[in-house]
Amino acid sequence: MPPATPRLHRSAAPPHGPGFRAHAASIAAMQRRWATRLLAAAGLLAALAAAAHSVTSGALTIGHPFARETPPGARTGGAYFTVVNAGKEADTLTAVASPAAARASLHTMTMDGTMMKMRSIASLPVPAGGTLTLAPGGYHVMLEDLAKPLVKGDRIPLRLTFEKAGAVDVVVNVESITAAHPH
Ligand SMILES: [Cu+2]
Repeated sequence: MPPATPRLHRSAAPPHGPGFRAHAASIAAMQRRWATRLLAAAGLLAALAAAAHSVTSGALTIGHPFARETPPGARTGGAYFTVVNAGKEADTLTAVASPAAARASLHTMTMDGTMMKMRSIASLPVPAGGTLTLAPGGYHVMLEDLAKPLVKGDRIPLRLTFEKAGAVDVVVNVESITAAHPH
């Protein structure tokens, strides 16, 4: 009488049979496709972030922080950005700091006859529902005693401290010496 085992063997085999391997392979392929898609999406987001180049913290959005490149040997530079306050409470920019310069401070620029005069100011208001703009010819972050000249394409960290929103870290894009305004 033949043993009754063959059938049992066959029914016990499938979990690790060819069908399972095929299934595992298709899952791996699917994971690879998703990984590729996620990478593509991440790349797109990074590109969009670079283009939009803004940082949002609470009600505040810091738009397009940039600096102008400096001539070789220059010890000072200026940084500019917008702060849009979508909230119902006013805030105040009270401090700035960057590892790219020994000192960073808020400056205003005014015309005294034909002379442009800069002076430091303690703080700048960000009105509720309004925008604070730092731009060449006006308010700016004065970077003094630069660690090295600012070169177009450089990206330098800048920490903004607000009375209510606290510290917000942004990355300043160094642009051409004629870069005019946040965009
Ligand atoms: Cu200045």
